[in-house]
Amino acid sequence: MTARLADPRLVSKKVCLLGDFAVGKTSLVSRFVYNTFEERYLSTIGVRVGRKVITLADRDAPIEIALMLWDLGGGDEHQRVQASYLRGAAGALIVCDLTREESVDRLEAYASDLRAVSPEARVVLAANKADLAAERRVSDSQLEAIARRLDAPCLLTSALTGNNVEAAFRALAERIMR
Ligand code: G3D
Ligand code: MG
Repeated sequence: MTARLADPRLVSKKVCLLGDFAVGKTSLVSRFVYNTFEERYLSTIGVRVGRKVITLADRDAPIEIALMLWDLGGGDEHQRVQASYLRGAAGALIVCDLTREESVDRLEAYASDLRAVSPEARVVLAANKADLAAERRVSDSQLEAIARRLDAPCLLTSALTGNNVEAAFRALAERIMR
């Protein structure tokens, strides 16, 4: 019996969700992977890993990439993220909440934690809860300055409406495969 060879065009990449408590990390994963939004949810304890395969256009044939989405639950986010969570990450979606300015101030700390452990990891910023326009406390120029310093694109997302959620994960996958 011969072992079946794995499809050489399917690659698997670890992606970490980073950002302060309640910015919407779990909601973004739920929207992207399951296309649902939980109005009521139970805070997860420990790490959950979601998986979603996306297809990227390439010169000759499309590339399939399985994103393994690591999402840290509970209150662990208050401390610095553990190196074991970040190790082996090809990329991270670093999330802030447009209605909470302090969550934006911490974006760069998450990026430096990540780069200390996985220097090659690619980063995309998601400024989430864009649907709450009346409660927005963060300007475009604040976000642009951080994005420039981190050399990372920043997308305004809403896990509630789904706006830009797929685009954010796709931008990250493209940067990882570039
Ligand atoms: P976390 O995983 O980063 O800790 P969660 O954050 O995904 O658990 O979300 C925290 C709270 O924000 C949840 O509300 C969730 O419904 C809400 N939320 C997440 N994303 C959005 C969004 O894009 N828009 C709006 N309006 N709310 C969002 P509760 O009330 O359950 O705490
Ligand atoms: Mg969560």
